[in-house]
Amino acid sequence: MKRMQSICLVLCLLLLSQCTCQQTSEKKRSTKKESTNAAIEELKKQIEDIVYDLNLLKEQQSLQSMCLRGTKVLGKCFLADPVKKNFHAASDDCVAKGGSLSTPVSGDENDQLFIYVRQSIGPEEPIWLGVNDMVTEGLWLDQSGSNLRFKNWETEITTQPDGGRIQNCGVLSMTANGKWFDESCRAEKASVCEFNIV
Ligand SMILES: [Ca+2]
Repeated sequence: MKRMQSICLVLCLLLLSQCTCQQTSEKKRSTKKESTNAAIEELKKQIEDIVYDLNLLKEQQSLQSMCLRGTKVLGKCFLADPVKKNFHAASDDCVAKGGSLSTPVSGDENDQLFIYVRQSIGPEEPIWLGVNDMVTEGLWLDQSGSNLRFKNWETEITTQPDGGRIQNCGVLSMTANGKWFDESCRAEKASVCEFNIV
């Protein structure tokens, strides 16, 4: 009887040890799985970061090529498009390139835009500006819908803007030395896109 008890005890101990052993290896396996998952997550994050940086570089490169093809002024680049089109088409084309219709915010910038248009498009062709009073007659806004920081309406010979509800888009006149006129948005004009340099 005593022998039976001893055998049982040995068997029990053996079973118990096997059980503990299995638990430990499972624990090890699950710890290993967790660390593999963490490594995969880390790699995923690194790939996302690289893709983000790559897109940023692509954007900078395209901006650089716009600036090289056009001209650089303080804080932005101008790129001329001599193809005549209506205001909305010109605006859409600038947005598609990652910019917006040129909108000078100072007399100095207006002068630089005037000089650039004279060199790139010609001394007579007016260009669309990114300004309009489509929403509220007489309230001129820029392409982001903000109030204009700078205006350069021609007021010496005529009293611009004078087109009322028929003319809701602004142009920069070359023959009037860079002064602004209102114009029908459906008219077809050359244009200049501007790209902000960050
Ligand atoms: Ca108007």
